[in-house]
Amino acid sequence: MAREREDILKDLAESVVNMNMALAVSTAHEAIESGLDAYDAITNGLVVGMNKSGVLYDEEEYFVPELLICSDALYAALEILNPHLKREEGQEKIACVIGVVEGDTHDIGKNLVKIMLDVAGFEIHDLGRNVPLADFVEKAKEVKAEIICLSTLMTTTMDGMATVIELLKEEGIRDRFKVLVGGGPISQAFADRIGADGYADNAANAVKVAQGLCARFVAAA
Ligand code: B12
Repeated sequence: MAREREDILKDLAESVVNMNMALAVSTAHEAIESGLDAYDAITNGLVVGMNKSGVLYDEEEYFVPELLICSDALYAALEILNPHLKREEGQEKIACVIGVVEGDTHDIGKNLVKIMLDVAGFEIHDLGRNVPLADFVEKAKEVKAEIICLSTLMTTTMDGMATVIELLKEEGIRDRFKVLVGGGPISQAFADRIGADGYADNAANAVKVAQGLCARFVAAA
């Protein structure tokens, strides 16, 4: 008999916290087979597990090696769930450059934002993590991006976001791009202070804010 949604979500979260790649993979398949919404499985299963791993890290029960295995389990399940996310098709795509700023290698949050923007119909140019700040500007010019998404999880690297905006100003092209920022230590107040166009606290809201910033969506509203 098919299991309840809550049981599947609980196993997805536990597979991440308990570093159980096999459980992550089998439960991701089970989620799809039982008709669970892939986004629900990611946000209310896998991400809940990663957040719990973060608490264990804070409590010094887990250290970097454990977190790495937790993220491997998350990514293994994400690979299975990602193709099942509902995608917006048939409209001209808005080019978007995304990456994690220089000095920071955390990329789970950035990848979730990327996936959600992708399924919402954006054309994604992912620079990865630990990205030299000038690369955001170069890539945005090259692909004629409408939006630049900057992510960081560390207080030590968040000022890199301000530098990207300064680089755009120095080249006299600040007005050409919308800059959206996010990640653990980032807030609306920080976004306002550095002159970013938008901030969102999670991947679903990132899509809403990105759409609100892009001319085509604004015109259609
Ligand atoms: C997993 C993890 C790791 C993994 C990362 C694996 C990977 N591939 O990403 C590993 C083990 C590699 C790691 C390494 C380190 N980590 Co670490 N890590 C974490 C942890 C536990 C979870 C992060 C995570 O993935 N969360 C889940 C995702 C889904 O959430 P998220 O990233 O916040 O993303 C969401 C939103 O923020 C938002 N968002 C994110 N990006 C963007 C971008 C835009 C544009 C928008 C709109 C929204 C948005 O949407 C996302 C989805 O909903 C956090 C603790 C925590 N509670 O955050 C510490 C944490 C971030 N790490 C920390 C530290 C210190 C480190 C290390 C320096 C440790 C060390 N001594 O080596 C190194 C970093 C080395 C480096 N230079 O980068 C600190 C940072 C402290 C600080 N204030 O700066 C934290 C906060 C832990 C702590 N409490 O001390 N880490």
